[in-house]
Amino acid sequence: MGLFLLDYGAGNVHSIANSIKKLGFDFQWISCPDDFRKATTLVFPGVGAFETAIEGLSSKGLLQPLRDYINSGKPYFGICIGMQVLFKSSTESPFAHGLGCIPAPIDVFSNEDKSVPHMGWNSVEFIDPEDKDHYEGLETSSHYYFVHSYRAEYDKSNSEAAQWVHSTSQYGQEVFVASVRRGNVFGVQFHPEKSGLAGLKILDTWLRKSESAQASAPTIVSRSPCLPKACDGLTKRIIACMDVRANDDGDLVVTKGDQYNVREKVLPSATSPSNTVQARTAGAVRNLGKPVLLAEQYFAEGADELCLLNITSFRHSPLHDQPMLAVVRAAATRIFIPLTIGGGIKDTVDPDGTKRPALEVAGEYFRAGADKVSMGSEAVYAVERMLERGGSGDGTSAIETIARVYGRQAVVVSIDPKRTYIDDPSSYSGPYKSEIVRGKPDGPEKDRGRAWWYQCTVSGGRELRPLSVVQLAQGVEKLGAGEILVNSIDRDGTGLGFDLDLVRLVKQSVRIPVVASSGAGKAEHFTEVFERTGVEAALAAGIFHRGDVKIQDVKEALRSANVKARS
Ligand code: 1PR
Repeated sequence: MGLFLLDYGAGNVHSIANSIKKLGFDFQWISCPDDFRKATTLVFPGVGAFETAIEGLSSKGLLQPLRDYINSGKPYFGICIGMQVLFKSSTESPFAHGLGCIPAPIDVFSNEDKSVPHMGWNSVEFIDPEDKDHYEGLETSSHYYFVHSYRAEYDKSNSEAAQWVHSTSQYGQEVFVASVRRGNVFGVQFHPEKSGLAGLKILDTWLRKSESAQASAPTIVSRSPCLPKACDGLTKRIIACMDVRANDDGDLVVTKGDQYNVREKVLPSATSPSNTVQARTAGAVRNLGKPVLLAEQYFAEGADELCLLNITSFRHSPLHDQPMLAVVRAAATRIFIPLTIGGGIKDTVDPDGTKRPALEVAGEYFRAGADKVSMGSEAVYAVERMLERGGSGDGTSAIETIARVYGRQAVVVSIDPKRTYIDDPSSYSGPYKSEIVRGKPDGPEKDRGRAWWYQCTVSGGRELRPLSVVQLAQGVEKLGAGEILVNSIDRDGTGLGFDLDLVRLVKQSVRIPVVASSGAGKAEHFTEVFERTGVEAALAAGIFHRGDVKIQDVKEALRSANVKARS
């Protein structure tokens, strides 16, 4: 089989390559127009933005050969943008035309009733449930990983386009096309390469079918009413996070701090003065395991996503941090769920003076196997600059440049807020008046009963900045971030539960998905944060690393509280 993969030059196409290798198939990359002639089977794993994909194909002279390949009747499997390019057009890029095989437009999801992008594990329904020979490995009992802001609406009145629709999915009250199938063409909006074993099964089924069988799918008969149900099938995501840094021997380890202090506490000896700073910093870096082994373990245990944060990278150039890139590469070959990489994504300068834009740093992580990159400090500075300019971006920030090329769904901002206490909230007239949380009975003894607001920090919580968490969240959404990860320095590692006031404040301020982080101490804390704040995902580190709570314990607690969770 002449299996070829198409890469138009952007996005993380390595995930699909890793999945296909894992399934035991050999493949080659399309590197020039001539390669289309050699291909007998083609997979186009498009990620990123529609326009970037069309422009990337055009500038490499690949657009017309792709059209000719599809028209030749040879098997084609398009993923995400690889499916969307089959349509006529996309409102994402009014001036870029799709291939037009399917006479319908791609349009944006409404964010009136839900967060956009649609990010997470959702279910599908077949248009013709009776045609079991052409399920193509999909199952209505499984969930698949979607990440997109644009979708093809399922429109039964467009009979020509409707003949292509193989399955649909529902987000909010919108029913959209989850997969298309006709003749030699198969396309899916979700990412099979990121959908765990259920996704690998789809790739395997399609790649193992004989080429003639792939090319002979009959025209689909619509038997399903495809009306929106009372609620969609999107599940809440459970994310395991690994903070990675070099220990004192120079090995990369997964570590975990209490309120961001990752060193073992060493009690002062009887002879040494009682010095808190000395006691907190004197111990070794806590070592909770090897990053790749833990990543594999969490994948096997049913985590919905993984996050690797390089927590010392703000001191070094990530492009020189080859061990971290090696960790990402190794993890990406073994896990088939989304992987976010953070730490040090910013404009940097090499020791020899070479400038490395954040886009290049992010590109290095994407090529190593990351699906999303997460930014901390750089996002704070970008919003500060934006506010100084009067509230609009100038196109140069890392968030904007990365989102433009890889799509906003690939850009996460990880925020590290800290409570700043104030004595007399009634006389406070500062800019954060509407964000003040009044006297809750938690926090350190000395601050009990005091009011606070949430202040942003940079450099792993070492430096406070004159910016509130709401300003930051709304600022990064405006600049083009696709998701916000809300840490809490006050709750990190405490096991006291998520800071619900903080998480709710951020969730209510934006229309992009929000991940709650910091403080989970038991499975019920996850149920609580989903029910009381409406966030899309929740993340934990310490309880999973120590084995106090298993990911399946969390899923079970969610299901028994009627919160949707992927099995
Ligand atoms: O500023 O872009 O280089 O990014 C640095 C990244 O590293 C940020 O995302 C920042 O949150 C993270 N980071 C920096 N220093 C530390 C540290 O611990 N000393 N880790 C750190 C932050 C917080 C969470 C943690 C949750 C859950 N880690 O990611 O995993 O709090 O923990 P829990 O469940 O045990 O409570 P840049």
